[in-house]
Amino acid sequence: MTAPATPALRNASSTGTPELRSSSGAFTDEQKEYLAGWLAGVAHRPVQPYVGEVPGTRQLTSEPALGGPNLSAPAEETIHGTPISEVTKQELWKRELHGLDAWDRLLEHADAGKFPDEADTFRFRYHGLFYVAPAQNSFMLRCRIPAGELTAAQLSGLAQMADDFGDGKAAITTRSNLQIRGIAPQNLVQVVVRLQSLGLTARGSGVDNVRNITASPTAGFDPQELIDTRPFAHALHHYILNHRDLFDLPRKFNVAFEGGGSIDTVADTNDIGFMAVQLTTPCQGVSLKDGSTVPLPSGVYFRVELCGISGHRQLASDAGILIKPAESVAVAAAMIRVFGQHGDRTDRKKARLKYLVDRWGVERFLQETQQRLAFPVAKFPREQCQERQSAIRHGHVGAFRQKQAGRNYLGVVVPVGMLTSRQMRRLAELAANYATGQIRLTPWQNLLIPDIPDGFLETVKRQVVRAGLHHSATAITGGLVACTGNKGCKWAATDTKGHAVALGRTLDKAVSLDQPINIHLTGCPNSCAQHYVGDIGLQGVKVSAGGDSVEGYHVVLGGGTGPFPQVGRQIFTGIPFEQIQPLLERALQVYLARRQPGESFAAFTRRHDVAQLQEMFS
Ligand code: SRM
Ligand code: SF4
Repeated sequence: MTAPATPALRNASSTGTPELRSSSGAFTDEQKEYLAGWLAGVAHRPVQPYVGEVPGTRQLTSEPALGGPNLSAPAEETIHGTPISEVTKQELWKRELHGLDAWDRLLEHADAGKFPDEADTFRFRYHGLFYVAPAQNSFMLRCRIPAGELTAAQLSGLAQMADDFGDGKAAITTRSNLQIRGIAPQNLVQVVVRLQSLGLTARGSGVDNVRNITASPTAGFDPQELIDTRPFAHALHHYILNHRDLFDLPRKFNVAFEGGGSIDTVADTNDIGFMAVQLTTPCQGVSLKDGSTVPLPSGVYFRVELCGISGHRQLASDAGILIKPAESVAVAAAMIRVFGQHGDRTDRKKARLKYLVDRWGVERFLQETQQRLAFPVAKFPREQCQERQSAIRHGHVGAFRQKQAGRNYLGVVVPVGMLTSRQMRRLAELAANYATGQIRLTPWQNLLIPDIPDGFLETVKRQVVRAGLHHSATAITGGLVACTGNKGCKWAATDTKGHAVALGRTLDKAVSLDQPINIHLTGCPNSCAQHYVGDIGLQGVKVSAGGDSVEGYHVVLGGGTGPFPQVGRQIFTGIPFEQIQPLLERALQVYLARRQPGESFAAFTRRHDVAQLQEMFS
């Protein structure tokens, strides 16, 4: 199912997605609020742009240099204000032929069965097609699955695509998304067309774009959520797809919507995290626009957290503003536009939102955002908001009751996110036959089957196990997250997925835990599997052992997101993989023996210093 841009247009689907229009056909309160925000922006349009109107793909200006124009020489062309002689090669590739305009190149490569050069490799990623040599001489397709929401028909369609064009498997990613790999150049166009026939797209899933928009995986059926975040994730997804300037960023951009449900959305690792909170009484905020008072009736709002970038060891922090959920798409679009117009185009390492905000400060960034909005954004202290409830540790694994009476969701453990096409079809059948045909992918590289009636729950559990998967919450395998690793990614120093599975198997036998634990493995410092926020994080490195170079890991401990945010500390450096399992086993046994009552592994490691941890676990 693709969700339309506004809740007002969302209809019930055969998959049981809840209908947002009331049974009388009138708008629900939620719709009215959403539309009020939307129309407020449109109504102001002639006076001030709604969320910035930037025509075309990029702005090429010939502004005079500081100190006035040099009339004797033509001014150097610029890209978003950066002289062309200073921009990165990727900016030049975009200027020569933007990725969105590379369809003919795709046709040409498919016809000739040929692989792209470096510039076209970059361009093809605008279509979700990643040429992944030298790790593999083939393409990987990365979809976009807003809010991780799939229908059973889409999941089985993706299984068929994996069989017809790929290697018969798919991987769930850390952005609640799916990747299929092993695609030959001959199938480049067919694979994109087939994906679209399933009502999905891959547009903008790579390179300098806003990546898959994530939302709370249990949105819409979670007993503890403050708000169903799906409409906002879908609306932003469609807003981006339909605004070309949002495909012209200096670098990638991540947005997540956290509705306060029982599964942590990992929103604080995103460039923008919208975090639901509540005002229990009417309050007043201060307008960013002119300092006037902004009335804030009681209800649910989003706090806005900015600049998470876990590979750079930074979690997002609160920007001091409170926005109505109906304003979130406009605010996100305005912020992305500020980033697009002012982000660094000269150095890819500094071309993320964090570095713009480091340079400017949050206040200026917010003022620039405000200038692109027709409504005032309210400053409001976080302490005066009622925080959402904490997520349940490993709420993504096992059976949980929904807010709908007699319904349950089952969190299925998908080891390191890898599914065979057979398993995909089986899961799709289970969702369609025993529930309402919905599937939710999570950022924990697993999936949920929602809406299972009480009477079918045990059957579905049994069938999941028969499909070679499981749903056990305290098993270590339930908390494994691993990036693609050296079987598919050229940056990887290690076989992260293979090592994760091996570790899960041996540690599950060796240690009996009564509290869930996460182990995140990334193959390089890019941190695609967020090793800095795992209870245990492993970052792949080459290690020299007895004169040989072997695969090993730096060991990071005590990270966390959501209710227990912390960037983990590196405790051990360059440990060969064969020593990792005994080391982690020791660490977990020491923790079990010396912890305080009820203490989690992360809390235990956080109350010791690095030297103490090294001494205890060595
Ligand atoms: Fe990532 C690059 C895989 C989530 C930080 N990431 C890559 C590439 C495309 C390698 C490359 O440049 O050729 C990897 C493709 C491997 C392959 O063939 O499968 C890759 N990243 C992944 C996925 C598949 C890991 C996974 O197994 O789940 C995740 C796909 C998410 C999605 O569906 O969109 C994935 N990557 C992340 C995350 C987490 C997130 O987005 O929530 C991060 C950390 C957060 C962040 O924004 O930095 C992440 N990936 C990176 C970076 C470092 C970016 C930086 O500015 O520091 C790179 C390198 C780059 O962009 O140049 C990178
Ligand atoms: Fe590749 Fe590194 Fe990302 Fe792993 S963390 S997928 S090795 S870029």
